[in-house]
Amino acid sequence: MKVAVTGAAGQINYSLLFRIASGQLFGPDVKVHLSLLEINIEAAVKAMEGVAMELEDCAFATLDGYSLHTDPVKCFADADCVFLVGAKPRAKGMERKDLLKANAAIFSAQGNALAESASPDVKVLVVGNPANTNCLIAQRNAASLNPANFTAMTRLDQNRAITQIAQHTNKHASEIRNVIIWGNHSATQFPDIAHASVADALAADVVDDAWYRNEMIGKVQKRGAAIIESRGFSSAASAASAAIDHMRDWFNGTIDGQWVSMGVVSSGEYEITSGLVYSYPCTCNKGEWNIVSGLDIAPFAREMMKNTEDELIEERNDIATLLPI
Ligand code: NAX
Repeated sequence: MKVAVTGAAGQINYSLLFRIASGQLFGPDVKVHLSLLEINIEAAVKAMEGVAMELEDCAFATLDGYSLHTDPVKCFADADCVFLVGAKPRAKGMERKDLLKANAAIFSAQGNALAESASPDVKVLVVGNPANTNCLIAQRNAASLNPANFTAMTRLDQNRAITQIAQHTNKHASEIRNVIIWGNHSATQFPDIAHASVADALAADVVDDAWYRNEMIGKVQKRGAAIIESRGFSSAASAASAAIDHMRDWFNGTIDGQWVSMGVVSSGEYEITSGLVYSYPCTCNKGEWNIVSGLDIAPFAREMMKNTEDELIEERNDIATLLPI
C-alpha cells in the first residue's frame, strides 16, 4: 500500500507515521510505502528528514521504504491512501476568514494534485483544520475523482464522547456503541447519544439527561481547547489514533454493525444541504462508507444539527470564490 501523508514534520505525524509504519493501519501482513510531504522551507524539510531517520531506526517489518517530497503531485503519485494533516495554523490576530482562505489555497492545490496523480480509488482523510471545509475544497478541486473518496475526521470527537459516557456510567469504552457526531469538527458539532447504547441498555435510560445536555455536549465540543490549555499543544497522539481508526474501518469495514462518525459529502441526507462535508453516522463495507438511514430526529437534535450545518454553510460562503464552478 502506498500511503501519502502531509505535514510530515508536525506533531500529529510524530505519532501517526510510526503507527502506520508498524502495521497498525493495514495489519502485520501488509507492507506500506510512506510518501511524505512538507512545505518547501529548509527547517521543515530538515525536520521531515529527521523523522524519516527515526522511521529507519525502528526497523519496522511492515515498512517498505519511504520517500520525501515538497511537491504534492509527486507525493500523491499512485497513492492508495492519503492523510491530509498539514495545514496553516491560526496565527495571532488572524481572522477566521483569513485562516479559511489560507487553507483554501493549500487544499485546492492538493485536490488538484490528487486528481492528477493519485490512484483513482484513493481514500482521502482530511485532518488539518478547518477539516470539513478543507475537505470540501480538496474534493471540489479533484473533479475527476469520486466525491465519496473524500472524508474529514470527526472520529476523535466520537472517541471523546464515548469516553465521557463510559466514565459517567462506570462502563468500559468498548461497551458504548453508536454515539454520533453530526456536522462540523468545531465547537458547533453535535454529539448525539439518542441512538447509542451502554452495555445492554439504551444510553437514554442510563445517562442523566441534564448532565448530557448541560455538561457532556460542551465538554466534547471544547475538548480540543482543554487539551491545549493543559498540555500547551493541541491533541496529537489522540488525533493520530482517531485517524488510524477512521482509515482502518473505511478500508476493512466496520465490525458488528457499529456506527462510526465520518465527515462525508452530503447528498441531502437528514435534510442537510447537499454538497457540504458534514459528519454523519456511517457503516463501512468493502471499502465503501454508507450513511446510516432512517433514524428518528427529535426537535432538540434537529436544532443542533441545523446549527452546525449553518456554520458549515458560512464557512463555504467565506471561500466560495475559491471553489471551481
Ligand atoms: P503542526 O503545526 O505540529 O504540524 C503541521 C505540519 O504541517 C507542519 O510541519 C507544517 O510545516 C506542515 N504543513 C503546513 N502546510 C503544509 C502544506 N501545504 N503541505 C505540507 N505540509 C504542510 O500541527 P499538528 O498538531 O500536527 O496538527 C495538524 C492539523 O491537524 C492542524 O490543522 C490541527 O488543527 C488539526 N487537528 C485536527 C483534528 C481533527 O480532529 N480533525 C484534531 C487534532 C488537530 O487539532
